[in-house]
Amino acid sequence: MMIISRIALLFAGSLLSVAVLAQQIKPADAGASEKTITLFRNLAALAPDYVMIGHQDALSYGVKWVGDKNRSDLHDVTGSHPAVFGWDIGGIDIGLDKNLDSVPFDQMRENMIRVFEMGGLNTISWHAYDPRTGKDSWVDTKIAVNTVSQILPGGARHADFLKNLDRTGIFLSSLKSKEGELIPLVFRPWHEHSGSWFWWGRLHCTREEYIELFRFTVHYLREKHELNNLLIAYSPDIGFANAAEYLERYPGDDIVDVIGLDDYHSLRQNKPENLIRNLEIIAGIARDKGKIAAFTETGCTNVEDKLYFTQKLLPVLEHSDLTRSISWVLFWRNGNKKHHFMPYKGHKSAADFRRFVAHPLILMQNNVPDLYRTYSDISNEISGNSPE
Ligand code: BMA
Repeated sequence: MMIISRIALLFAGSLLSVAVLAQQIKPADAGASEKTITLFRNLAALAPDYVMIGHQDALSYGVKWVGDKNRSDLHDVTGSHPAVFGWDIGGIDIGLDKNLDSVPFDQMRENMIRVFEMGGLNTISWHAYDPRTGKDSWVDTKIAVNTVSQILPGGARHADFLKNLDRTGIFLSSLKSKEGELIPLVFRPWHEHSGSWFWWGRLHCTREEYIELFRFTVHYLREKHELNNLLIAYSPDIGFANAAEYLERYPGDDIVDVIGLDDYHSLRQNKPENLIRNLEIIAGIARDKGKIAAFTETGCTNVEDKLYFTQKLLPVLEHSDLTRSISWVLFWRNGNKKHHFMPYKGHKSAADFRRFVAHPLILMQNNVPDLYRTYSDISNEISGNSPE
């Protein structure tokens, strides 16, 4: 009896501390809007017990369809949209009407506002064009390019960078609710910088230049474009073995909210232990810094393993308190039959994905309450997570 009540007390104590902690946690931006603060706190409160599922371009297209209203491949498969919606604004910076994967920016804006109205989470990546060459983000991984040093303040191409950043800022500041308020979102610039495939990657700039690029970008958007709705994600690729290595080019606690990871490799190579280690590193950093950890990009091309979700990914996510505290997993886009990362209707991994989302750790859009409202305990608001 005595022992039981002690355990109950301890348990209640730890639940309480999670809830209290989540209510005190603050975004990096001291001027963040109320709704942005609320979103951040809700994400922090959900993180210890739930992992939300995200999908890139979910509402824009899927395998064999484009632009249908209120459709996503995951909705076709499970009856629910994902809880997290990834978008990419590569191309807005050079004034295109459609992003690099042909998603019209006007439609993207409309869908992002719908996601906000549904209470879901939007996260934006940016495959930025090179302001020096005018080409896309990708460069030769073996030949250093010196764009970053030239676009920083004082550099010969700084003005060109500002033009691109202004176009980006103008798009971001058009993401407003019906009430005219900027919708809170996660912005994830300069991703995968630990590799060298993008012009801002490891080979192409120094640590100091990268950090300055990141800090300058965020300050410019916050100040010049008055964006008070951004939670900022830092998301290296694999290649770190401990927290110090992960943090090598970290732009600072006053800039970053989301401790992210892009890892396509570990599960592809059948090395779940590497993914567990990477997720535990980012979750540990997030816990120590009062941030959120997220698995910001992943997927196995075409989901060839039809038990990938329940047999490969779920055991990793369930592995420890740290892995369970990952806020969301974002899978990459369903471009076509030869390039997709999520099941679509009739896909061989669809049944496995339905079993996966029925697990109590996993949340889709139909399980998650409105993330922009305040709750005394958001965990009480989770609805049964078996798909409709
Ligand atoms: C890559 C591929 C490309 C795409 C790019 C940006 O991983 O999906 O087809 O253009 O991401 O979204």
